[in-house]
Amino acid sequence: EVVLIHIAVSCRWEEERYPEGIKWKFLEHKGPVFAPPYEPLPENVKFYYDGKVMKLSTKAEEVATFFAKMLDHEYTTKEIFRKNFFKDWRKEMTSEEKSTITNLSKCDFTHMSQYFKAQTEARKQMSKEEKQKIKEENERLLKEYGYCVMDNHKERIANFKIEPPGLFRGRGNHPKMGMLKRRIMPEDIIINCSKDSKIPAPPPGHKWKEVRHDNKVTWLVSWTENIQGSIKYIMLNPSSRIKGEKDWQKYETARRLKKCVDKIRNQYREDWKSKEMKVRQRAVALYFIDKLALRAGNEKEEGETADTVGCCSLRVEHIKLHPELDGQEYVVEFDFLGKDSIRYYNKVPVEKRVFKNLQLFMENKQPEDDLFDRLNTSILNKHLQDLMEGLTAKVFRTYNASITLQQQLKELTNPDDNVAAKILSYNRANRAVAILCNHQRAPPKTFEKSMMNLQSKIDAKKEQLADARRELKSAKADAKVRRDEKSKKTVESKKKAVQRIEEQLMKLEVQATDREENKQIALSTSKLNYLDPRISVAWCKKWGIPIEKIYNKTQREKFAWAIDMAEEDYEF
Ligand SMILES: *[C@@H]1O[C@H](CO)[C@@H](O)[C@H](O)[C@H]1NC(C)=O
Ligand SMILES: *[C@@H]1O[C@H](CO)[C@@H](O)[C@H](O)[C@H]1NC(C)=O
Ligand SMILES: *[C@@H]1O[C@H](CO)[C@@H](O)[C@H](O)[C@H]1NC(C)=O
Ligand SMILES: *[C@@H]1O[C@H](CO)[C@@H](O)[C@H](O)[C@H]1NC(C)=O
Ligand SMILES: CC(=O)N[C@H]1CO[C@H](CO)[C@@H](O)[C@@H]1O
Repeated sequence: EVVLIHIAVSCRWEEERYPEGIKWKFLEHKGPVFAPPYEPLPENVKFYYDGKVMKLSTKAEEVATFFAKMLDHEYTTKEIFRKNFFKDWRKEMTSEEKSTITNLSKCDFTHMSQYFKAQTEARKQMSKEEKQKIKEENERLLKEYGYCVMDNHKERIANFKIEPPGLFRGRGNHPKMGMLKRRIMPEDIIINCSKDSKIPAPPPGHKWKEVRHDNKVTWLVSWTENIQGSIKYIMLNPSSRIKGEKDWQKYETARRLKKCVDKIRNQYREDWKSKEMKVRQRAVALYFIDKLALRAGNEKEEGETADTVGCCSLRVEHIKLHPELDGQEYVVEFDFLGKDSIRYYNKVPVEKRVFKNLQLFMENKQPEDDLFDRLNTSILNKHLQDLMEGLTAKVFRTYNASITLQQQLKELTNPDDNVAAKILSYNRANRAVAILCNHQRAPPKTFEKSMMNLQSKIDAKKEQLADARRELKSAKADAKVRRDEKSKKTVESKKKAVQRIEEQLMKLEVQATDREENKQIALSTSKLNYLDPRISVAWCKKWGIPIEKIYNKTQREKFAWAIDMAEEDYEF
């Protein structure tokens, strides 16, 4: 029934500041690694316009190659994509090229495209030595640029390479898809490091845009990308000490909310009756944020490009009110595109007072009017700050996600289960949270195939079990006749074999259930961003589950601070 599902992974970097009190004294790094310069195509690779060979200028050729590389992709058939691309491509052309190339449908990129495919193929066929050489070069770059010194620690940098230029893709039907993502130059780059450090040198012949010394921001390098005008950052790896500290503070804030959430709830319930419309709207919005884990909405970006909304920017058309629906009273039906164009669809019974207020807010309005016309994100955020220091809509999500995980773990873990079944319970608890946070995904392309593989493994295991059982039966019969030590031993070992295979079978079956249930849910977003890792660590300790079963290597690095804390019974 749900049509529009995108993978819920955000790649947007937000301007993150360290919480009050966290700052560095010394920061030294080498700056970013730029994308390699453009290498013109060999003479024999041709571009054709209207059936005739045409030699392009270097700048126009570079942009043409971006399109050629995507030729097999559905994007290049989409009208918006083609229109945006052509407009930006023409800006890179010489005036002669501009006057000749006037119709994208007459451009033939197939030869270029074939050349790139052959290159990809050649890379796959590379010799061991060539691969080794590339690997060594990558390691050299990592060693030189991949680390910085912060105070007395050497820390890994998360993304020290700047993305190469190309065509913007965007999610969904992004109106800017196909536009040229410019090459980032040193002149675009702002460096942040300490005054007394060795300031990174720009590439020869170039200058940085600016060098700053701000020890409260989390980034080392920043620039503005040209498509959406958003600021991009190079930051430390999540495993770094300072990031860990920030992570820890986030969960501490959620714990503080736990202590005062009752008071906040009582307050907004009172406010539903307020004489002031503004206060009523604020109180209903807050109820949604608390109850549905909605986002507040972004003050800057929202609405600008893709038509996505948050709680404060909901419009009348995004909700439907049902006095009664499927046997429930006062149901609100939500349907809108949230962050990253992920559809939010939900039918929720709400309290009568909320329902009556919503009716009031919708009176005499058009579908495209704001539901909360007296409210905006900054007003709501300011109010949250007044309720509790450091409180944002996100803290409600973190709080609800973490407490839900804890409750679900308590409910679902069966002490008598083996390790595999306990991990299934953990994943189910994690899934409950992911559903709550609306972290859907499209089923992976390989899903059916991998399920079939698993199923054939299960079938094979079942046959193996039947064989083993038969062997056990005949060994028992044999032992009855012979009544000697040797045949008794055979029976024992056959029994063990049956048990072992039974366990293996169960493990596979648990895996299959887990995978099936996981089909449309992305667990990692909540796992990485909303679940207090100390809960998971405590759960593992309590039931003797190795932490590796819950967190992979990168996750263990990120949550090193929590794993080190080693609390037996963590009360969130
Ligand atoms: C562009 O070229 C295509 C293919 O030759 C042709 O069908 C189309 O009519 C042309 N469009 C314009 C605006 O000339
Ligand atoms: C968390 O969110 C769910 C879903 O809206 C809600 O039913 C539940 O009461 C919330 N739990 C807490 C403790 O806030
Ligand atoms: C939000 O509303 C307040 C008060 O009406 C106004 O001062 C402020 O500029 C608004 N902020 C935004 C981002 O629209
Ligand atoms: C660990 O899981 C994350 C998803 O949360 C994935 O992106 C990452 O590649 C995994 N790392 C390893 C080392 O398997
Ligand atoms: C964006 C920003 O906060 N820039 C800071 C960079 O560092 C200088 C010197 O410490 C500050 O004055 C700026 O405010």
